[in-house]
Amino acid sequence: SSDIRRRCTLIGARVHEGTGRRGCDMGPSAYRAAGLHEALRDLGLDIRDAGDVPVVPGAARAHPNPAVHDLAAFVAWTAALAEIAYAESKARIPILLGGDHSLSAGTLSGISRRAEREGRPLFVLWLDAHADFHSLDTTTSGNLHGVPLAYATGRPGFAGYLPPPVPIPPGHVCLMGTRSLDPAERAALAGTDLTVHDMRAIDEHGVLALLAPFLGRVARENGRLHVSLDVDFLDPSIAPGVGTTVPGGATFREAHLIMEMLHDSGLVGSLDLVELNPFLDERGRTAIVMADLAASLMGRTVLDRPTRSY
Ligand code: B3U
Ligand code: MN
Ligand code: MN
Repeated sequence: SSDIRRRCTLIGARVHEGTGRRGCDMGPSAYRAAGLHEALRDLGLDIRDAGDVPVVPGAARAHPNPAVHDLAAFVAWTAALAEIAYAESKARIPILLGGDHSLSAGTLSGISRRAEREGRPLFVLWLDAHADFHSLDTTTSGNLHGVPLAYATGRPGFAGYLPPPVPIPPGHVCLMGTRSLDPAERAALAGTDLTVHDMRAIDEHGVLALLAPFLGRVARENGRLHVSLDVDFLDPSIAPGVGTTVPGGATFREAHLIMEMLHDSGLVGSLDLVELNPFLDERGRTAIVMADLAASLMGRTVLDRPTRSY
């Protein structure tokens, strides 16, 4: 098919150094065991499986903030994933199978470069309990899954460690499901025009009313949309397989409606599935829920309805 939306590439990113606990490196295997590939194939999509990206971190890198750990791994993963995301996004939808959320620093760099090359604005939907808006200087945990959005939007504090990305305007980023922010992130967010739909907003308005205007804007501006889905966006009762469970997350129905709206919009050009930790999962149920949501985003529907436009 000539429709880019019908072609995707699965890319395994076994990065785990951005968290405080081991297990995310098993994420890509768990998605494959959960049948993600087959579910997408059954939708009639043209699928390429790029396998797992081989990344070997270089020599350890120090940082003035003593909390920061595994900076060399972060640098190596960001460079490798930026390359493959840029290449695969030319004519297909790259689907990154994480791996922890630090991988999005790489995906976003690659996609941002692609969007610039296409002359289209890049928009980002960040589905996460957290904002991942720390810089290397402000993180107190030192876990670099807390920094990718700050890096990709060009916040200062990364120079000398990582190449500067084509920065994504903060006004093009929409967070949904937010319910855990550190003080430094709260302060940094307050100085931007980034949209934050926290859990309270979801409770008060519902996901449809919040997401539709954002999708409408992406469509009007002929934008390219990147979706980053962190397992902890979901409530831990349906998605326990994650290192940072935060109570009060999205229900299956809320998450599923978002995926259906994203599919209907036809705007999604790239997807990250991040933070799945199979070591903490219960009989694969988190991997299955995430695979299910990805299939709905890529086109699985119960009834064929006329496509809505946003
Ligand atoms: N903001 C905290 C917590 C956190 C961010 N992302 C996750 N946890 N998964 C930090 O460590 O930066
Ligand atoms: Mn995250
Ligand atoms: Mn999170």
